[in-house]
Amino acid sequence: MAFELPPLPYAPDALEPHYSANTLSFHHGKHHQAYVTKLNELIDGSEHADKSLESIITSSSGGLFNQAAQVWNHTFFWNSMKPGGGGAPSGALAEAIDSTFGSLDAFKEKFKAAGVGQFGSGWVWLVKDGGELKIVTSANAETPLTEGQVPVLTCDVWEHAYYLDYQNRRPDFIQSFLDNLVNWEFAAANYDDVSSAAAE
Ligand code: MN3
Repeated sequence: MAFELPPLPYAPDALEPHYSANTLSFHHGKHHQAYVTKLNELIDGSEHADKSLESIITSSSGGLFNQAAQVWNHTFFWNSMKPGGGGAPSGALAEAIDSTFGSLDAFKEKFKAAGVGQFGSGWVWLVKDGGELKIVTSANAETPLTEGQVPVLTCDVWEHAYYLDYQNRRPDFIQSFLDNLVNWEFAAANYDDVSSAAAE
C-alpha cells in the first residue's frame, strides 16, 4: 500500500515570521514529498509493500531506510512546531526537564548546542531513553526509533530546513524554533505516552 504525504497540521503561512510559507512549501511540498515518492518506488512489489512505516524503518537499511526514516522524521518535525509555539512545557514533562537539565533555559542551551554541533545534515532530538530524558543528535536520516529511544521532540538541522529564512545561521534557527515554534503540548503527549507505557 502506497504511503501518502501527510498534510501539514497548520496552514503553510501559519508559522510566519519565524518559518516562512516559502520554506514550508519547499520543505513539505518538495523535500518531504520526494521522500514519500521514492519510498513508494522502492517498496512497490517488494516484501516491504504492506508494512507500516515504523516496521520498514526498523527492518531496512541503505536507501530504503533513508527514505522511510526521512518520511517519519519530517512528519514528527511538523508536529513538533505550532503557530504561537514556544513558551514553556507544563506537567510531568516540565518537571522532568527541570530535574534532568536544571531548568528550561539550561535545556534550551543544551538542545541548541547539540543541534549546532551536528556536523552536516541531521536532526536534534529530545528523547526518552529508558527512564531518562536525553538530548541526542542523528546524522542524515538516522532516527532514535532504531535506538530503542522514544522521540519527544525534534528539530530538522539539514540546511534545507532553514537556509531560505536563516541562510547559514543555524544557531538562530534553532533558537527561534525553541522560542517561537516548539509545540510543547505535542512533546508532553509523547512524554506522557512513554511514562504511562513504562508504568504498565
Ligand atoms: Mn528536512
